[in-house]
Amino acid sequence: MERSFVMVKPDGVQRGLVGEVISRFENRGLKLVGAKFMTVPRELAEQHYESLKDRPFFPGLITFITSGPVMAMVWEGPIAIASIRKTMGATNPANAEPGTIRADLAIDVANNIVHGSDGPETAAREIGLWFGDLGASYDRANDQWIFPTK
Ligand code: IDP
Ligand code: MG
Repeated sequence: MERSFVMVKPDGVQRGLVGEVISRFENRGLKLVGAKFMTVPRELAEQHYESLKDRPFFPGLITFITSGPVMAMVWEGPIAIASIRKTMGATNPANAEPGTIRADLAIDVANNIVHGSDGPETAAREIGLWFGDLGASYDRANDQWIFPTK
């Protein structure tokens, strides 16, 4: 099992797409194991996007992420990190495959609705940064139908 950090960004919250994003992950069978609706302090935003600090769009990205509340979440499942990235689609919605969140719901490279961890190390780092120690998972009655081999 893997866990991934996912965030509905301020544009998704403002546009009323929190439920839509959650539905897409729920419908895939992923399990919600943490959630927090919050306005992001600047320091947390800068830490979260630390690897992008030298990019020209970094100041705008920090302004955007701190501009309104976000829905921060942790989702669990087999191959959760890659599965979530696939469901999100490419960073630039113009390059995202139809059927992905970003292709279906967004049109701008900055305001692209959703964040998802890009690898196991990033996921561990981001979950720790946003949630600390989340603790154990829980069983769902239909887990055996969704991931019988896990
Ligand atoms: P990702 O969100 O698909 O992992 P990253 O390259 O990690 O993409 O970039 C983080 C976020 O920074 C993007 O989701 C997007 O909001 C923003 N971003 C990325 N590239 C650009 C750009 O060229 N212009 C403006 N914003 C960008
Ligand atoms: Mg990224």
